[in-house]
Amino acid sequence: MSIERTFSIIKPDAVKKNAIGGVVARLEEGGLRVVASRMVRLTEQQARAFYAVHKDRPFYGDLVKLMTEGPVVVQVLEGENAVLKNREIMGATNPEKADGGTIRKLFGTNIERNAVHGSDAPETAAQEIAFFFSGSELATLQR
Ligand code: IDP
Ligand code: MG
Repeated sequence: MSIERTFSIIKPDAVKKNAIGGVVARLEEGGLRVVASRMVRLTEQQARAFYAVHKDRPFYGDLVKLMTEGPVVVQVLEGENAVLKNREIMGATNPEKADGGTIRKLFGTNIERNAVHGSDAPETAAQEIAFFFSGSELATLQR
């Protein structure tokens, strides 16, 4: 077990549902702590770059559109095995297939508008954190 960091986005659909607090409550109840957080409106260019890994998937255009349709909350989460833990608390990509009590089951709408993003590995977590937060900004947020 090791203390790890991961990256999370509360997507526009969940922000619109007034579920920021509900999402964060589940993350905190699950043992994660928010160590950085900011509300932003992604530009199309940012959304395209952030999801570049999916650029050849049929849903890429729709994904960029939904990620830019309203403000999001970008967050850095910390805890034991934070990457996997966050994925567990989020639930499956498709909310219909997500376990009961998971964020996507509770707050997701469909496979596209599924409430949250979470890094899938420690390496991608580091890249995604750096996409939104500088090292100096993170340093100022130390407790
Ligand atoms: P993840 O968010 O669970 O890691 P990924 O496969 O990385 O899932 O896909 C990124 C995002 O793209 C998903 O969260 C969802 O918003 C969207 N997405 C994934 N698969 C599909 C699909 O089959 N149809 C439409 N949108 C999808
Ligand atoms: Mg993913």
